[in-house]
Amino acid sequence: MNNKIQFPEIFLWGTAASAYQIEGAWNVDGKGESVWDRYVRLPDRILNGDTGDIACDHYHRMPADVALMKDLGIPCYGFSISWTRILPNGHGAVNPNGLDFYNRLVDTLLEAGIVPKATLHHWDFPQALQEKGGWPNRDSADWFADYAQIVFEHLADRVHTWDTINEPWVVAFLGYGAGVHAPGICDATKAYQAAHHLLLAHGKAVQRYRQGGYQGEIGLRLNLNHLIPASDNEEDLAATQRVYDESHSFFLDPVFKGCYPEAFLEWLGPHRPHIEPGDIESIHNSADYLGINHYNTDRVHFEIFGGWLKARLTPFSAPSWGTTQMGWGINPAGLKAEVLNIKENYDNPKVYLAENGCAMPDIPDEKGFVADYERINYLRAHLIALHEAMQDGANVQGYFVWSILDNFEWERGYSKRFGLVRVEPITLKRTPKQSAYWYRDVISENGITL
Ligand code: IFM
Repeated sequence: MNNKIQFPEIFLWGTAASAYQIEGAWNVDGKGESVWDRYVRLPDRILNGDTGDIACDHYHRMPADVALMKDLGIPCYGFSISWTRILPNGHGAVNPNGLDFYNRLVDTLLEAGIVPKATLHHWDFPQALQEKGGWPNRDSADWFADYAQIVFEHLADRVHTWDTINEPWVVAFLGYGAGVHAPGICDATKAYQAAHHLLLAHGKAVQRYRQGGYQGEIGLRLNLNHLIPASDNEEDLAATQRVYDESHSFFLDPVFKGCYPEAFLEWLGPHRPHIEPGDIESIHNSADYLGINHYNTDRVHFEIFGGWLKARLTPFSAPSWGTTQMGWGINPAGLKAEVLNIKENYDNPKVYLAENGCAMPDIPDEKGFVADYERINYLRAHLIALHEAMQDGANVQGYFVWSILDNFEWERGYSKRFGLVRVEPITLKRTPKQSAYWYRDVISENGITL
């Protein structure tokens, strides 16, 4: 009997984090203000009034954090670059200290034998450019491409895997639609226009990368939660299709098929984004790989008061699984279904499972150690589901746990912990959890014993 699942010999194992969530040092060494630096200061936006001002202080503790990753046997680290550390005003003058930090980070990783994987943008958009309209301003695509080019010129000799933008759906629809993320705007028209410009920005940055002739690969990273209609009733099915179109087709179709989902654009009516001739061509075929962030499954109900999509989402958990501390339904089969959907409907592109993980009610012992078996169960079940999708032919070439460290979980502040490593409040002391040692063994065995 086969009691072990084995991943392919060449498979990229890693962990991920993002600049605003871990770096801190929000206003030092010439860094400019981002929309998140501004947003966290608005009253009542973030639980407990938390901010990323200090976060995990990774900016100052980077060498020790890299050494810890090395000890934990992590082969690849996915980090994001803070746009305003490099360009304090979003464009124009470059801040050499910002470049220096990421240069040191990349060199330190390489010296530790850890492969660097960089994300150009993980939500911390420059406040100076927000004041010029932010993502709904069409110029945002060129601002981003100019920034990307500067980063490529300094780091692409050593970084060979690049995500352009992390979860553009979140930026557009939580930032400009629901207004629950920075910059806190509630305007459906702006949200869909921002979504189009995020894709255009991605496409233009990829053009710069390809024109630069760098050795490496570049892709887009999308949050693809699994969706299940609440019933077979026609209204629930149609609502599920609309939620799918907004979160999946709107981003996947232009990149992989060269078109937007037309029926969905028609549904948007007055919120339909303005798309100029040539835009689709800039976006089409712009991903060497797709980064998939996957956490949970939702049931979709038709809801007359459910915003412009007329939909309401409720968590779905597979039998015997509960929800995570985020209230998200746990359903490992949802991961398999999402990955196979990409294989079947988008011509089986190369995929990295770029984020997967869970916030759990971690309880430390007196030494700060967390025996987080719930997290291990979650990760293990999702890796088994991923492996099944790969057995069915999905072209998945890597997997990243979100996150290496407990960190700033956006509107929920520090109340939710996703890390493999516990970060103590105030002292910021790092203590690997049980899951970090479990993951180390998975990586060293390149598989899971069943
Ligand atoms: O913490 C976030 C991350 O920034 C983007 N993907 C989802 C994670 C968990 O909510």
